[in-house]
Amino acid sequence: MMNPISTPGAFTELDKFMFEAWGYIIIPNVLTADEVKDCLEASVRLHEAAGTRGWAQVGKGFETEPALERLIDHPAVLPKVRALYGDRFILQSAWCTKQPAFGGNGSWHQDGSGAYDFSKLGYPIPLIQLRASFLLTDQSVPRTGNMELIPGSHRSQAPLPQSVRKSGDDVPIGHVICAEAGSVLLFHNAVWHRTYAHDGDYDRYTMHYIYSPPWVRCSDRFDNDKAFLERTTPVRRYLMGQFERPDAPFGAGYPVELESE
Ligand SMILES: O=C(O)CCC(=O)C(=O)O
Repeated sequence: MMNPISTPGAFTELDKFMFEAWGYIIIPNVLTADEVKDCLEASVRLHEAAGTRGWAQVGKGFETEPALERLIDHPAVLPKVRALYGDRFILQSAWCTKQPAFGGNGSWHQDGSGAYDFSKLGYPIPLIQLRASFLLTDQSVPRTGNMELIPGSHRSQAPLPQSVRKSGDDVPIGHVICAEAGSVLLFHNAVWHRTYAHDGDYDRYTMHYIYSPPWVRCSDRFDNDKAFLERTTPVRRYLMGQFERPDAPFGAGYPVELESE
């Protein structure tokens, strides 16, 4: 099977080409076995505390779980996010997703806000939610709760047919992502995707970090936790959207005279 395999760190020209062509890249060997274990234990704690059942996602785990906080600005991933967005972006949300033991396929969808379909913004659908998905259980063979993506579908002017979305049928060009625990899948919000079936007798956890332009509203929190902001690092505070705008209260580009009036 062809795979858009990348390497941790810089966003290379080949990464850029693969990301443009397929809408995603896969970065193996990002977390060590010990880091995977810590993040997995943290994920289980989060879901237990939230009392989730079945397929579920829990947000802002970074506020209480240091192992998950460390992934916010992971050096294997952040340079790629920065290459795609420039210097100004935020962590729009962080979702810890559980695909339960013996879970079936999820529904096909593109990422975005339920309140506002990103396809209304124009074509091609812009990059608004760049998702870095840290795999915390082995997904190196199909039917282990993998992600399934349709390569290049972020550029399709035709939507995935409603009949396929309703039936949950397979699509001949669906790509079941096979990668080991500790790998990261980085993908564009407009790529059609779904959770793939999981035949294992254990719950599958994946930690998703979603990066957005700075004007997008966060979706896993209405406000940042003050105690978290105080104890975290400057870069992570920035990623929480806590930065000074030198041009406030006016947008950049207003005549300078306005500032002294
Ligand atoms: O973790 C997963 O299985 C998929 C999550 C997903 O597709 C989503 O949250 O949009």
